[in-house]
Amino acid sequence: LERFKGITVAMYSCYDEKGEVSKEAAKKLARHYANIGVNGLYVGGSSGEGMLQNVEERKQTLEAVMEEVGQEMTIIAHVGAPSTRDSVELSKHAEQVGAHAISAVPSIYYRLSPQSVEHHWQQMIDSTSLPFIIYHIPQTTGFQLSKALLTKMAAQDKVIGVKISAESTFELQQFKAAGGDDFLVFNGPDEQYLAGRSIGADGGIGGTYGVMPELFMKIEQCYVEGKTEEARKWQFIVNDLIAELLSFPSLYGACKQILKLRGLNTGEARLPFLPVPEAEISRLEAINEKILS
Ligand code: HMN
Repeated sequence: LERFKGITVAMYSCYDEKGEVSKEAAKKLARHYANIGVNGLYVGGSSGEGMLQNVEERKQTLEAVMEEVGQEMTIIAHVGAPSTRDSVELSKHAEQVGAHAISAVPSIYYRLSPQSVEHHWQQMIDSTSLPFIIYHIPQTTGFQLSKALLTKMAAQDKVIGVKISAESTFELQQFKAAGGDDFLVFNGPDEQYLAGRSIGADGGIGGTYGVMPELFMKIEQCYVEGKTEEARKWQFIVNDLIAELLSFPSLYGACKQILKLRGLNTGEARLPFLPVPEAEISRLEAINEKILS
């Protein structure tokens, strides 16, 4: 389980200038994170626009990442899709290409019973021998994962953890306690990385890590070394940056544009996510300068 701890970047989507998935761009981006010393990548999640891509595109993206950094980094494949059928297909593919774990949100759009969500996840779990990480993000899926269902899922050896993007650190702590000693909890809200760690998270998976991995690695390092004040200082710097990034029409569009400014072109975010308006590029350049300084 050690390999899953620390900083895992929720990787952004990678497209060419026509908006098609670009394996080349994905490899370049994955290589960039490997060189920085990031622990792992979460592929095809929210930041990766997995829900806006078809099964084939998601497979191609994961393949590119595995080919480039699969031997060096811990790769978690997000395989959740609205249909169980697609989710299972993606799960099997993730195992074939050597991903280290699979992870999934509940099926989205329909209001589902806990039994349906449980069965949806179980089909993925049973389709491979890979570890499974529940992805709990109720503000986008609408599904409230109960402690009872979490406890039931966590009792299976293959279910190694939960990524919790809900904003409540209380829930995070309660899920950690419910899961038991060998159950990992990943902090989701990047603004609360330190808070999440302090209350029991084993590490984090986040989208904004992608534009400032070094800063999150600093928070982590300070936390581990018991330098609380310094950890807070870095978290506050990060939070001011996140607040600015959140003021753009889409967070993903802004983050991808920052990568572009650094020579890492991953294309525009896919619509409905809006790109950064032309008139705001200079504001983004200033944010980029702040991150790099
Ligand atoms: C992913 O799956 O891409 C992310 O890890 C999800 C992650 O928890 C993000 N949450 C949401 O998008 C709701 C955060 O990284 C978030 O973008 C960040 O905290 C800024 O609010």
